[in-house]
Amino acid sequence: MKAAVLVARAVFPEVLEKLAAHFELSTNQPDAVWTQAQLISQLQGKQGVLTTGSERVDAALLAACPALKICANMAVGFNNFDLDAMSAAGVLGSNTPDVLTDTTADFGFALLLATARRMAEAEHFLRAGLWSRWRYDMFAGAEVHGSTLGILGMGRIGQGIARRAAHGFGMQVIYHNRSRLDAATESACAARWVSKTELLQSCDHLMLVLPYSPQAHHAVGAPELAQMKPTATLVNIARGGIVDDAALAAALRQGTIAAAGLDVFEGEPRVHPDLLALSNVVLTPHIASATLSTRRAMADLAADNLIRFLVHGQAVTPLNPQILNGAASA
Ligand code: 8YV
Repeated sequence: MKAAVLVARAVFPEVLEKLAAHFELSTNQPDAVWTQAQLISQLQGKQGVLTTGSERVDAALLAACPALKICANMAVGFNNFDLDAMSAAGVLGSNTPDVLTDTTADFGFALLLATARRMAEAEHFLRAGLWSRWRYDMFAGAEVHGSTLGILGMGRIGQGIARRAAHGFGMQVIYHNRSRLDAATESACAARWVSKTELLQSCDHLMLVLPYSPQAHHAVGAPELAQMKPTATLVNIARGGIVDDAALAAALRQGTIAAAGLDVFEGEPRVHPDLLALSNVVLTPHIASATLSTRRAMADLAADNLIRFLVHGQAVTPLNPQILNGAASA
C-alpha cells in the first residue's frame, strides 16, 4: 500500500508528479495559509510531510499526528523543527544542505554590495524624480574591495561568502565560529579565526550566517552593535531572531553603525516598523536561496528524502540519522 504524504505548501508541479508516483499525495497548490490546528488536521493519517521553514513541527503536533514518520524540510535551516521531540517520537527530519550554498552566498554578497554602496536608497531617490544633478558625495558609500569582512558562523554558506570575498574582492576575511575550521579549509577560504569581540571591533562589514538556536538568539544586540565601527555595515541572511531588530533600528538611527542589509526578520513576514522607516537599510523578503534552479533542487531533495525513507527505509540528508536504524518503511 502506498504511504500517505502531505506537501504543505505550493511547489513545482514536476516535484508533485514525482511524489505522486510513490505516494497517496495531498497538496496545497493554492498555498493556503494554515493555522497550526489546520496543519495538524491535514496531517491526520499521513506518514510523511514536505514542509518549508514556515511550518512548525513540535511535540504537540507530533503527539496529535501519530502516523507521521518523516518531515522533509525544503530548507537547510531547521529551526522550525523540534528535533529532540522528533527523535523522541521516532520521526525522521531531513533538510536540504549543499544545493543552495552558492546561490545563498551570491545573495549575501549582493546584499552586502547593495547595502555598503547604498543602491536601494539611490534607486528610490532616482525613481522619486529627485535626481537633478551630480554631486561629489552623492550616495557615497563604504568601500567593499580591500576592506575587512567579518563572518559570524562559518558553515558551508559562510565559507562560500569567504571565498567570494577573498578571491573576488581582495578582502581580508576574519570569522568567528564555535568550532574553528581545519587549517586546509581556512586556507581555501583565506579566512582567519578571531574572537567574537575582535570580529565586531575589526570588521568593516559583518555578515551573519549562523544557524538559529536558542543560544544564538540576539547574538547581535545593542552591546554587540556598540562594539562595531560607526562606518560598518551589517548583513543578515541567517535567521530572524539572531539580530535584535529593535536594537538594530536604534543603532542605525543613532549612527552606531552605518547601514544594514536584511533578508530575515524577527517574526517575519512582519518587519519591525522602525526598520521600515529607515533609509540606511536594504530589506528583502527572505529570498537568499531564490533562483528557480536552486528552489527546484531544494524541492527535489526534500522529495527524494521522502521517497528514500518511506519506500526504502533510508534517507539522503537526515538530521537525526539514529532514527534510520529503527525505521520501518510504510
Ligand atoms: C528557504 C532558508 O527558502 O534554506 C533555508 O534555511 O532560509 C531558505 O532557503 C526558507 O527557509 C523556506 O523553506
